Amino acid sequence: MRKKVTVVGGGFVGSTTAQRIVDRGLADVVMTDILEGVPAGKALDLLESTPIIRSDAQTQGISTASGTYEATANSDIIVITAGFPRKPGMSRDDLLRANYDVVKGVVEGVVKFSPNAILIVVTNPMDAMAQSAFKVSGFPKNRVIGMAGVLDSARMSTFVARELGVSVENVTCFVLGGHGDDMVPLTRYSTVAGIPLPELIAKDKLDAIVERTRKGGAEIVNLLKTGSAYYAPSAATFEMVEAILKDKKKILPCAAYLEGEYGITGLYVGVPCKLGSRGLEQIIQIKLSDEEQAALKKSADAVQELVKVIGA
Ligand code: 2OP
Repeated sequence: MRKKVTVVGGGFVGSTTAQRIVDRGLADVVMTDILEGVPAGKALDLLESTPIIRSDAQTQGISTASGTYEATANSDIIVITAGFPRKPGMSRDDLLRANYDVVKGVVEGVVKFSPNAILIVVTNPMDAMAQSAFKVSGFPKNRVIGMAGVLDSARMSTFVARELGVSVENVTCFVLGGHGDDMVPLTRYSTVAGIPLPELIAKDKLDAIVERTRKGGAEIVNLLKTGSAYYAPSAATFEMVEAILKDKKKILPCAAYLEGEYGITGLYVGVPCKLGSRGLEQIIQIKLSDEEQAALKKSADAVQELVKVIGA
């Protein structure tokens, strides 16, 4: 049977995610947005590209202004990108309350029609929004996952590849923690052709890469002025969707609900996860140094603050 993915939110992250899925023929895609016409227009435009790119994926766009998510019924995966974007000078956390209302409404709308779907939450502040989606949906934790670690790790890998003048294919970086300024780029567990980064890059340069990774989202916001990143975020979301639909058992850094792992309980935080057809199939626990553990705790504390505010 053909797979079905709903992408909620027809902005740049949502529409480029839909495009990546259709381009690879991975699944049929339903695009939804609160705006009238926009999702239908983008979905039709995308569909009309399929004879050229030779994809049999079907697309449909619906406006949820009238409140119905019926066309999304029986989705295998629902990607939630809906929400207000970051503006220059605005932190991810400023978005908290406004986007909580958006995510709550979306989750209530979609779960009725797709009670067995896997939710991938992209809306910022992502960790708190994933926690909200988990609570509002009542889904088990393996079916509510947040996207950011793949994005943050890709940014770090980009900077490492450029610093060393090597192929990005050689680089595997790992960023844990919340998707905020306290995220935890793990240099010891990040490698180039299997060689840990501290063996290859001087400390001051490595520190600069860590810092640039932490500020990676803001760097793009400051350049774009009117929106936030979407090419890398949609590529990261696509990698998660593909890992699940193809049951790849792929280990990726994702936000997952922790119940004691890494000493954290009752909170969404970025950790290494195995993704397969059941969604989050395993949280991989790795040994952290005292310093890394303290950094992860600081990052988790920042997420906890947000979660407290919205009572999720
Ligand atoms: C990013 O990191 C906006 O959180 C988004 O690009």
